[in-house]
Amino acid sequence: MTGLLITFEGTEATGKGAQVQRLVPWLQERGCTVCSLREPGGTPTGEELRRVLKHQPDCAGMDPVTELLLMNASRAELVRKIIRPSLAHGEIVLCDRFYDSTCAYQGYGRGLDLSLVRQVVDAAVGDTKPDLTFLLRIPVEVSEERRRRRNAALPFKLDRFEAAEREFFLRVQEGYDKIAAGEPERFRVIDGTQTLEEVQAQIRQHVLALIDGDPRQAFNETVPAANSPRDDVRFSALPDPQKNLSTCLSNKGVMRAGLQRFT
Ligand code: ATM
Repeated sequence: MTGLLITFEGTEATGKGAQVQRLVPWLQERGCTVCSLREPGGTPTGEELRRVLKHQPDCAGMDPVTELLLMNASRAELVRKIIRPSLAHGEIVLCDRFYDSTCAYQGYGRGLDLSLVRQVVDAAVGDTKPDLTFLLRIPVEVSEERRRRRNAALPFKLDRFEAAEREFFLRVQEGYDKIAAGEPERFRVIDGTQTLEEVQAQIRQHVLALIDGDPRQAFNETVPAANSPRDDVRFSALPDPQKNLSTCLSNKGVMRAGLQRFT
């Protein structure tokens, strides 16, 4: 029995976490067993690496190659400890960021050699590849405005990535566009400036098409724009990575008929 790996990508404040959070109960209501994860992180080792990568002040000047290796150390752990066992149990694994983030941020954003990036990613993931990837796209000005509003309400400082300059995020965005254009069968590019509900409706449509194997949904659709604030409550219900892990592994449900093609 093989499950499905669905990943969510985009620059900062695109609303990925909020979309994953809305998708989980919807899938569960349909009898699917769902495992919701984030990168870097999702395991005890990964969450420690996340802290070093994002928040540890002493590590602010980390070399880009170190960053590449640490991101993929977290990923190697997540793939082996959580993603592969969950897929083997027939679960739907939702991952807020996966290896496309490394290509976009460390490859295009930091300017590391793309073949080096791919080699390191290959070592981390092997043949564990997403079945479907959503790229939530917002203009860099919208991302900045959402981050400004969000950070004004938070007690802590910007993390190491949020502190980067606009040019970095433009390179990341351009990288994502190239990656998505290179794999149109896997990517669905969605306008993240729409409301949370509009984005969620399109995500559900594509997920259903994947589950039911509907060929009409095989390619990207571009959709009209609207504004929506970031609602980053992804882990509010699962603040502890160990709890996340056990919830993920123990949360068994009944597979719906449409999933049988994956068993
Ligand atoms: P969020 O989970 O809040 O998106 O933060 C993770 C950060 O790590 C994100 N930063 N920004 N902006 C993107 C970055 N990142 C990488 O640079 N490479 C990776 O492979 C992954 C998974 C994340």
